[in-house]
Amino acid sequence: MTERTLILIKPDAVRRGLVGEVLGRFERKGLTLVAMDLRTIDAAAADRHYAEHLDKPFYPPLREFITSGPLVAMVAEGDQAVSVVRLLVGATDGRGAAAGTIRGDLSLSNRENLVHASDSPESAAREISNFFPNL
Ligand code: FUP
Repeated sequence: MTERTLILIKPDAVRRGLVGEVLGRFERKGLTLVAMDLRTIDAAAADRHYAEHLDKPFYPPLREFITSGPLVAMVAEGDQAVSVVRLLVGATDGRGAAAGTIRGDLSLSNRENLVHASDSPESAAREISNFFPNL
């Protein structure tokens, strides 16, 4: 079933020059790009995006990080895109993520883990409307 999912290539990936590497993995998988934008988000946008994490102890430094520089926000489309992209991205903590995944191959951090990807079709709908209200 064709789905859309929100992907953020986070500020650490932009700083490290890994946008092409990360984007290329999604393209080579066969996903279709529907929208893409380089932008720096403010604290209010971060709070909207991470609404379920606002009260977590790790949220203040996460907000600092996600607003620390430009990220690439994009919407990708394809068969079962939500779960397919999560598989490519790997587990949250880059130190434990499986080799072959983006985080497993390229991140050594639980916070600076290069990519966000929606975790369900319902989250995808909410997150896409936050980042791309005209889609
Ligand atoms: P994920 O869906 O894999 O991006 O992970 P979560 O939704 O659980 O967490 C969202 C983001 O919070 C992660 F990408 C990184 C950050 N985080 C931390 O900084 N510390 C933690 O202990 C857990 C998550």
